[in-house]
Amino acid sequence: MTDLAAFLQQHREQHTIAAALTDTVATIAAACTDISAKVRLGALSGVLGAAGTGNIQGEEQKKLDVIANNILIDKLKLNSAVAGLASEEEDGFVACHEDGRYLVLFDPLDGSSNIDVNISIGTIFSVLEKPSGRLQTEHFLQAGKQQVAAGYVLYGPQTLLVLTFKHGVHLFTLNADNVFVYQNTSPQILEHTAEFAINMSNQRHWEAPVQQYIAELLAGETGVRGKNYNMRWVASMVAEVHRILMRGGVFLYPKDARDPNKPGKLRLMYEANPLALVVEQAGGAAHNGHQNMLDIQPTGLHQRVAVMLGSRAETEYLQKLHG
Ligand code: P6P
Repeated sequence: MTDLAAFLQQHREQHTIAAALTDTVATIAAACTDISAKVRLGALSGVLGAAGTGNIQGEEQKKLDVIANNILIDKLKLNSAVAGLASEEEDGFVACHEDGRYLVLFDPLDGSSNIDVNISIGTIFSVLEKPSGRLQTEHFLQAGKQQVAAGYVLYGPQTLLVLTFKHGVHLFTLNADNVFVYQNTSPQILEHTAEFAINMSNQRHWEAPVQQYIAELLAGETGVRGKNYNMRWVASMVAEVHRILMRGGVFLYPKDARDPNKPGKLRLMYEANPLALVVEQAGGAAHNGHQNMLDIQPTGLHQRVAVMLGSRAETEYLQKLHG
C-alpha cells in the first residue's frame, strides 16, 4: 500500500519536484480529509442547509461552503510555502506568507446544490508559482498552462483525490484511517465516446454551434454522427469530470443568452483551469469553443468561461463547429 506521503516523495524524486510544492498539495489533501469527515456526517455534523450568507458570485452560500472554505484557508495559512490563496468564496485574495513560493486557488465545495440531497460534491484546487514582488491580484492571473499542480477531491460513494503535477494523473482513495491510498492507475480519457453532459433546460439559450452539436447527438444513429448517445447531468462538475476520466464523455457548459455579458457560468481560475489540466494530462482536451482552456489569459480572479471538455473526438468536432 502506497499512501499519499510515500507517493509524493517518490514523485518528487522521480520528476525533480520541489518539496515545498508536494508539501502544499499534502496540505490541501489534509484539509479535504477534514472536509470529507464533515460531508460524511451530513445532518449529524450540522453542515446541511443554507449559511444565510452570500458570496461574491451573488450565490447563496451553504453551511458546508463556508465550513470547507474556512478549513482550507486555516490549514493553508499554516504552510509557509503558501504565499497567498484565492477562493470562490472570498472576494479578493488572502495573503499568507511573504516568502511563500506558491499561490493556491480553489473552489472549496463544487456542486453545493447537491449537498442537501446527498449527491456527489467536490473540492477543486489549482497551484501556481508566485511571481516576484509584493503579492498582488495580478500574480494570480496566470494562464492555466502555468499551473504547477492541480486536481480535485470527490466526495462520492468513495472520497477520491485526483491530482497532477503535469506528469500524468494520479488517483487516491481515502481509507478508513483517513489516509489517501494510491491506486496505481494512470487514467486515459477515451478518444471516442457516446455519452454527453449538458444542462438541457438551457437549450433555447445556446448559440448556434452548440444547438447544432446537441441536435446531432440527439438524432443518434439516424443523424450525421451515426450512433446513439446517452446523457448525464449531475450538476456537479467534479463528478462529471471524474466520470469522463474513468469512462470517457464530453461535458459542456456553454455561453448562453440568459446573460449576454457572461461568457459562461463556470469560473476559469479555480474550476475550468484545474479540471482542464487534469483532463489534458489524461489525454482529453478542454476549450471554450474557440481557444484551448489552458491558453486563456485571465483578466479577473472570478472571471467566468464557457467550458467544453473531455474525449478529443468530440471536443475537436465542437471546435470545428465554432469555426
Ligand atoms: P446548473 C455547480 O454549481 C456548478 O458550478 C458545476 O459544478 C455544475 O456543473 C454546474 O454549476 C451546474 O449548473 O445550471 O445545471 O445548476
